[in-house]
Amino acid sequence: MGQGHRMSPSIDINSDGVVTESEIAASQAEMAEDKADAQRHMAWVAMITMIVFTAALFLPIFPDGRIKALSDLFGLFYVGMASVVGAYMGMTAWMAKKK
Ligand SMILES: [Ca+2]
Repeated sequence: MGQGHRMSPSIDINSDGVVTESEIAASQAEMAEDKADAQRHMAWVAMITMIVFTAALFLPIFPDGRIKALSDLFGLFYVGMASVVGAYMGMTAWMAKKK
């Protein structure tokens, strides 16, 4: 190895038409970072949605009757959101341990 081989030009950082090992490694690191960013963003959105939703339920715009009727659905909503946050935290902890 070390000769490099031709691949998609976006990976070719110095645009010499050859993709070296270090350029592949750099692009993979960048992809992993993008993925981690997306997952972190998703966990934050889920957490904020849960907080905003809970706060909204206490506003007088939701009648008690409707909240009672939808309580089963709310349960599913909380479990879903919490599992997104939990999965992210678990995965982050696991990744940190793996290093
Ligand atoms: Ca190159």
